[in-house]
Amino acid sequence: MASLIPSEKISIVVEDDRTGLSITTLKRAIADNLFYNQGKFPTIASKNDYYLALAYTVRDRLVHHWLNTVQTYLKQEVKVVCYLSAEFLMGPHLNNNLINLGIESRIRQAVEELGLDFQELVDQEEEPGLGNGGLGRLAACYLDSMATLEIPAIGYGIRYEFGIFDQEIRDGWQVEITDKWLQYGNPWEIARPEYSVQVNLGGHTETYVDRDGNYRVRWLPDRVIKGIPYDTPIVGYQVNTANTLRLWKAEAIESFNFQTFNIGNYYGAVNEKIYSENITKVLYPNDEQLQGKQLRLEQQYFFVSCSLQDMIRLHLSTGNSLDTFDGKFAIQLNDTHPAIAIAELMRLLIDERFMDWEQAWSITEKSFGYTNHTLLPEALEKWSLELFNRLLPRHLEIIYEINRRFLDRVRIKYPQDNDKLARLSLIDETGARYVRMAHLACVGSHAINGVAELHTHLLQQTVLKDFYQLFPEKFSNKTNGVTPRRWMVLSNPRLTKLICSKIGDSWIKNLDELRKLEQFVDDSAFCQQWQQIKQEVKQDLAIRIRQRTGIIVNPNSLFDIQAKRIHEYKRQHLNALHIITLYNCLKQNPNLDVIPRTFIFGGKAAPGYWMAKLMIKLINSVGEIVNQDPDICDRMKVVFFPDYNVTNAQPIYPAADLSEQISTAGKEASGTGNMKFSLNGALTIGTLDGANVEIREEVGAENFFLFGLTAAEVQQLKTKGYNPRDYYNSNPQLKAAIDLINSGFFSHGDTELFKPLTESLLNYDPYLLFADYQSYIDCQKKVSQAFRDRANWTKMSILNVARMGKFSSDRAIKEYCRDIWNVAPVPIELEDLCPDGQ
Ligand code: GPV
Repeated sequence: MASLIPSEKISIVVEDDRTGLSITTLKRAIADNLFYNQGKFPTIASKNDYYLALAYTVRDRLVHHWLNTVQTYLKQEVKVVCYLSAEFLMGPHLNNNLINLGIESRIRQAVEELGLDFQELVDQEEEPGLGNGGLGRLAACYLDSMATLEIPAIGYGIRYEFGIFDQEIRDGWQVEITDKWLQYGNPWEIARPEYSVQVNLGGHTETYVDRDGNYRVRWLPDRVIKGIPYDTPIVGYQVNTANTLRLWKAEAIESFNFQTFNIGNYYGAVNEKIYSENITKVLYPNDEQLQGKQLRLEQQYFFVSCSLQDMIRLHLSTGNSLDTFDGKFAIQLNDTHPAIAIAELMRLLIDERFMDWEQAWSITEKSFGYTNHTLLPEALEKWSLELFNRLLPRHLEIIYEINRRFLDRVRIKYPQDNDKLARLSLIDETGARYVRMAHLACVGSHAINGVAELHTHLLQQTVLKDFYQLFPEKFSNKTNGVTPRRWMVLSNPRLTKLICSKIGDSWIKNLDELRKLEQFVDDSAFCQQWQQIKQEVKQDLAIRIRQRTGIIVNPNSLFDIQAKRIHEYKRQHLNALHIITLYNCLKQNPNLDVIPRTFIFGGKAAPGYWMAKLMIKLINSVGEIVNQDPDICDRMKVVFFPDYNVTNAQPIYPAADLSEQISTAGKEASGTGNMKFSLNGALTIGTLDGANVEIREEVGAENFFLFGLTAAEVQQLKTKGYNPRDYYNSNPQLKAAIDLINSGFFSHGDTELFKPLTESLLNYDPYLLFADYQSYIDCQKKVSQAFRDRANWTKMSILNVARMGKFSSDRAIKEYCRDIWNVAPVPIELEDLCPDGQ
């Protein structure tokens, strides 16, 4: 026993039961937490009670890593990365923490000695689904890498009460169910009401003259909301670092408005409370499609203001002056969702701390970096001036002033080029007037990056072309990465074990070392084991598929998987056209010798995105027919795995033979699922889009199934005039597939159901499915051919894994640290909690 906080009067004693790692201690700790935290006797405790008792036992064992980390950062006054993101798609914490703490096998043993099923308890955890897809998951991988690389970091975001909806499939359609992830409590967070802040909204501004005769502006808001931080520890892999994810919850400043209450308007008073708390109620479930809703702008401003106020508090608490702010914080904007931070930091410095404009601007510019994650025009955020002015009147004034000064500089560089000025302006005045958030982010940041080489290149040539010409030095590429801890060690323990048996375990922190596997590609025993593991993992997935959907699939078939958000640009319907084409071939030639395939889909559609929902219905309808057809003799199965999320993704990636990365070239900024599949030994069928380009470069063209137009060819074809109907008329297989859908064959005779989808393809086909169709079909034939030679397929699989080192999020984070953040590792020393050896 030892004192954690040395103080004359109080000494907090840390009990051995909260830190000890012997099996006996762990068992006692779990029993203790069950009794005192859950308030249950073992006889009546539910699985969830046991899960929570276990979770608290694990949490106790990381608290002193966490507190020491925070204390070290404060004492050493280090520079901290503040990763601002509207989404963090963390996935379940329990298993990840066990792996990163290196206590998985002890905990498992203790749990089993208590007569409990470890996996059953792990399965109890409700994952925090605080994100939509790739963008939110990238933020989570980056937090893991920053902690593992001992980089001081705080993730700042929103504690949505309801995360991304749970998806059910009924009659082939997506049905959305509210995600009540907090209903049984969240053992991984600690509320810190003592660090609450206030956030203003609405009202108006006025000028006044201060005591020194300076003109100042004050904001007189008409709403004030309280932000309460909830902290979750982010444990690094086998280091002492535990960084913080700080998520903000909105509350009313007082739980009752007594004024209103006293005059008898009880409902009015409670209403106001509900109104304030609405801000962090629910995650917007649209991925890359803005809705322009007021509440969304309120969410963005709310968490950004809370976070910046928190940074300023932290900075001043160590006795610093704001003059040195940019030396102590590197603030990264995860897309434009938090871009209002640029105007908010200016406001805090100028209006609240009375700094002059030039100094405030210099600090702001040096503090911020901006990552762009899409080129899709419908995702580029803009807010109408009317809304902006109503909600954030002071910020609009500041943005006008930023714009005025910015355009003055542009005018000097490009005299008499009004088109250029209009294109660069922070205000879009081409029609109804809007604030352009990407422009604010570019002007207010010292660094701008895309997320794959092709994406960065296209950004510079298209969406941000004028900014690139103006400030080429701000631009760089940071190709995305994924954490091998969650996406290999945790999700694919069998393959992890095999790899470790051959090359040790240092690849887990230094993924380039996977190259050492190349020496075993001709080792037949090793190849045998590799293939065997893939087989076992496919069997596991087959069992899950049967449990979730009732569909029986053959684990010996080729597992062909497309798992990602449902979007027209990602082209799940191109995959469906291949399935229908293959089906037609088998119907025409029932004895055709084909490689049996299981087509697996996973992904959610935005609830208001009708075409995406129709794509889900199409996949399920095709499955319903194909899966039952006796002529097919189980040579094809189509599965839509419901509720694709981090939990469900973990057993999916390892089971894939083929990874579908088939977006229209130029549309997918990077993709990260593509990396997870390949890291787990799937081969990719893909276009030259996003990070596919770099994956192919790394694994070798001979180990990658390439098809389709290039981004440049897509552009040319569109310029020339693209007529999808020409492809339909001249390609009998394509025509047969479309006609079969339109005939009502997959829809119980309903010829109207899929018309919106087929008509859109025939008349517009904005994502060029028809142009890429034949190339895709031909490429799939090559895939089937290649799968016949299992030995060679296994070799290609091994080479894919061996050459994936580049796509570790550790590599990506090191680049951000070096090129953008200028931060270095800060190792954490653990003071011994039990110096007496107790
Ligand atoms: I902007 N992305 C996303 O998931 N949601 C968004 O709102 C936006 C981008 C994704 C891109 O689509 C992926 O290509 C990319 O890999 C991912 O962000 C992370 O950069």
